[in-house]
Amino acid sequence: MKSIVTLALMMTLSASALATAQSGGMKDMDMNMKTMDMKTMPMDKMGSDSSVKATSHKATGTVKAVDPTKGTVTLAHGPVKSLNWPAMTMTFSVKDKMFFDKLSVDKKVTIDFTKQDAKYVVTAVN
Ligand SMILES: [Cu+2]
Repeated sequence: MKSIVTLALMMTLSASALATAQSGGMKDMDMNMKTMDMKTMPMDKMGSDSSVKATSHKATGTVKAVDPTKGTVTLAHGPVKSLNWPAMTMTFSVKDKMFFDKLSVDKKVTIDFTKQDAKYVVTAVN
């Protein structure tokens, strides 16, 4: 009998420890899911347009300047393999003004971008 009580007690303890760990982890998960939602939204739209999807590229870099009025961001980005680009600093157009919430000078970001006409357009900021 005693061992059963001990076992039950241990299970209760580990269950509450687990619950604590989970509730801590859940918060992170919630935040990740929110970020992911924002990320996947434009990608889902892009999924229906294969020509856009085919020319989507990723770059990681540091924001050097933003111009919300013109809708541009200047990024010092690393090499982009899909375009054979070396690291460089260049200006992108920004597809959605909402992205400026995530683009501030000196911030390190990963962007998705596509070539549209003669411009490179940021389609997602992570
Ligand atoms: Cu570039």
